[in-house]
Amino acid sequence: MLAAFTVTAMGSRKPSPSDAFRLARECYATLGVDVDAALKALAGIPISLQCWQGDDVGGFERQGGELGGGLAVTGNYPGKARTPDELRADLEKALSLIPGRHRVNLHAMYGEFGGQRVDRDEIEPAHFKNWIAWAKANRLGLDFNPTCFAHPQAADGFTLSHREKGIRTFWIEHCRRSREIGAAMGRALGTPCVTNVWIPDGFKDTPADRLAPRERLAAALDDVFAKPLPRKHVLDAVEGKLFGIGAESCTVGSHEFYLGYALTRRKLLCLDAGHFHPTESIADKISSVLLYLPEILLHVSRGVRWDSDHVVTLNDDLLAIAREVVACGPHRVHLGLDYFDASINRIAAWVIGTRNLQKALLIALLEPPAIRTAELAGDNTARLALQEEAKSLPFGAVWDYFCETQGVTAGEAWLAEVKAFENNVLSKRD
Ligand code: RNT
Ligand code: ZN
Repeated sequence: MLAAFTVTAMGSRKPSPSDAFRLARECYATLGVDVDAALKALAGIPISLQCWQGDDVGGFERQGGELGGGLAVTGNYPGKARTPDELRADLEKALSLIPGRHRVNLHAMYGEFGGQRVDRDEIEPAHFKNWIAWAKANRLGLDFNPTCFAHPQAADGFTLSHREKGIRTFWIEHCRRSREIGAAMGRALGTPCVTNVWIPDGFKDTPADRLAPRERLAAALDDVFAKPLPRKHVLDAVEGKLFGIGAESCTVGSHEFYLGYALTRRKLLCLDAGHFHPTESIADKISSVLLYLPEILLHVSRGVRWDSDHVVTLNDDLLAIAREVVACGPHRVHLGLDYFDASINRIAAWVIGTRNLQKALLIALLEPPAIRTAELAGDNTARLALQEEAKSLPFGAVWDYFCETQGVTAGEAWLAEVKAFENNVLSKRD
């Protein structure tokens, strides 16, 4: 079956996508894979697009200053969004090239403050009313994050775990308000807003005391989460990290810190693919954490050496993550992207990363059941053989069909649309 498909696909006549799809569906059917069920499942998995890819983690506070917090954006590609309307237009363009219904992930620094100076401990749902109206009009869900960096009160790299009570209080208030904003978004849109707390706090050199900052962080988080809010509106998540730039020796909010915190406080744990040792994958962590927590959040990213935020490519790490998400139950895993690249067209960066995550999910949904059967029978030879054979199954034809049925151009045609948008819109911005 597969050989017949390959010959047809490589022959002089390029089959129309529906021919290719028909052959691919037959091929999968002989392996006991229900392609239609896989496509239905894929259409039901939303991905949260990180707004911060659109403007290099800039935001709209217009106060200048360093990004900081161990985050660094490389590149100066022309045409970055300068206003909320431009950012929304860019997101709309990206979403039009991505099959399925998705979500947008906002940071507190993306509020619309009408030219006023509204400090982080003063933000309110009203500052996000345009985002909410836009999300409603475009049938998108929203997710949210307090912004605990790029601010004078975070200038020394510490926020919720700061040794000074006044600084902790400032950030506690910011995070409390962020949860209220998340709840307002979830209430307005009828879908819970995952509100994720990540803080940069960490030490460049060896601390004399690792325990006290962690005690302060746990106490601060307990204050942040003190007010119960309905889970149907807001889902609290906490995100750990091994190290950041300038925080190489100790990060207060480490993986173990937040694993314990999320388990004891019943919060969602956020696993960011770029926040561990370079050879350590989050794929293997998903099933373990889901044994003890009903839901988790993933920040799908690609770490390269010490940077955690490259555009997601369809590599082995991504395939392994998607496979575990599908195997453990996609409804229990909230998927968000987290990278920022200013060295290429920013809209293309969204499109490439999101489509890659969807392709990886599709490959996982199309996994032949004989692989599990072999494992159950103790036949590890067959398991390995079938896993490797599965890599050359014709998932591309299924992907193209998925794009077409979702009203999105298949293959590389999206790139021409991004280039046209760059010529007609982005190039006029500088
Ligand atoms: C930083 C974390 C965090 C941020 C965003 C901007 O290392 O991954 O999630 O990337 O909040
Ligand atoms: Zn992250």
